[in-house]
Amino acid sequence: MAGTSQVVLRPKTTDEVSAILKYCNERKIAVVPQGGNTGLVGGSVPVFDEVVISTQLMNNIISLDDLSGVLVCQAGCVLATLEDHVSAYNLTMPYDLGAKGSCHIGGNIATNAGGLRLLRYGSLHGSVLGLEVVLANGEVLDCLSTLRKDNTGYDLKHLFIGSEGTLGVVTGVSILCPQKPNSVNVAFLGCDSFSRVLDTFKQSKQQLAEILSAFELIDAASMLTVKENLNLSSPIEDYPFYVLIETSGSDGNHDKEKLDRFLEHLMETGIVENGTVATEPTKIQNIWGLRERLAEALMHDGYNYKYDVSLPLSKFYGLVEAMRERAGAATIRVIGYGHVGDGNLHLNLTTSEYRQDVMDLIEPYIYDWVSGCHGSISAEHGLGFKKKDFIYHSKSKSAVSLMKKMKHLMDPNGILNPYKMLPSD
Ligand code: FAD
Ligand code: 2HG
Ligand code: ZN
Repeated sequence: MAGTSQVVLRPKTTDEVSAILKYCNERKIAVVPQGGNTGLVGGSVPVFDEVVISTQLMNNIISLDDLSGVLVCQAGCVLATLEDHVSAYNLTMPYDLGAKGSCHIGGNIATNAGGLRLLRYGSLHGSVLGLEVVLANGEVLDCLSTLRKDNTGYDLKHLFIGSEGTLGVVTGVSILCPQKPNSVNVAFLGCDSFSRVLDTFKQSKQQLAEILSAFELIDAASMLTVKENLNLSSPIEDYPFYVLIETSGSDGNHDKEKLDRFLEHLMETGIVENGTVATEPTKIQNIWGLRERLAEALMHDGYNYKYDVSLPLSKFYGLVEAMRERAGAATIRVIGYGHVGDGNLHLNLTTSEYRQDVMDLIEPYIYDWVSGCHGSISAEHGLGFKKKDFIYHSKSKSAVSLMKKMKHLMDPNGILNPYKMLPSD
């Protein structure tokens, strides 16, 4: 999504952010906070000439306690840079995304990014220990605690995690980094049906248990996308579904033994048809590339109709089949992949350019389908500009009404990322 603005400000310090917001609030000038600009719902894009406040120059790492694992940094640090930094201390960031080379930790917090290892480390609501946030009037809210336990009053930081820049500008972050695993293995498996994928998931939870760190799905149409558009190749022959399982732990022999036993069981019982295991970093990276580069591969088709939904696992792939039947003939492809271990489907349709007739086939049908299963119309990307008017498909009137009251209380002049997240009604 493209936007327009005449002003982009790149503050370096919290005081500078504070001065900018104070100035804008007094004059009722709308602003849009921007991190790495990798968001997929138009949240960081100026819609009507808002002032862009970019965190690009707020990229200082403030401290890292290698005993507790607590990292404190400015909001504009790039995720991959943070991963490199903490990994030198035998720690890892508690989340990982395909956009790690560009996205900022402040943007990750503002979107409550999920990603590839949520299954293992949980959501940012668990790992973020503290935040520093500049409020709409320029006041600095210091909640930058580094404590794991702190039950003194309302835990205000949670308000800003997933608030998409509508309640304040995140300037500082304190986050808990787990120990970096010594041993990482990746298995890439082929399944004949989606119900076999679910059997594999069940077995992986039982048999891999504490070493399971990712369980991702790629369907055959997704595999074809990376083959056709990025020239990547699959390490195994063609199947209707592929599962990427990652294990990480502290003892290579133990992990390998567990994984071998698990795979043997899957083959013997016919749950999976074929598979390969990678322990060597380049092979692991190549397999992860098939999954992580799907968003990039899709862009080669032209226009992407992007959906990111949470569904009960029993309904998970039914939505892809329903959309394929309804809109498949009008599109280049309809593909389903995602974080099946978290119940999060990424459903994408593509055409060479935007077509209203295709959009009419997709929306609101898709949102009605998801809400009919009590799912969420945005699992991890947020609502931003593109999806805000569908919020009622996943949230009650009373919940949205309270959100609006909170927004009004914290940003009475409505300068912080207007036109985003909350519906226009
Ligand atoms: P931006 O895009 O710049 O901004 C996103 C939102 O946050 C906007 O509403 C913006 O106003 C607000 N914001 C940004 N910085 C601040 C701040 N300091 N204070 C307050 N508000 C702020 N998302 C996932 O959840 N999981 C994935 O696995 C995943 N994979 C991706 C893979 C690719 C290839 C791409 C392109 C995107 C992916 N995303 C994923 C989406 C996106 O990367 C995430 O939403 C990411 O967290 C956005 O970070 P950003 O710094 O780019 O934020
Ligand atoms: C991913 O998991 C991202 O790859 C992007 O969340 C999903 O582009 C998408 O559909
Ligand atoms: Zn995702």
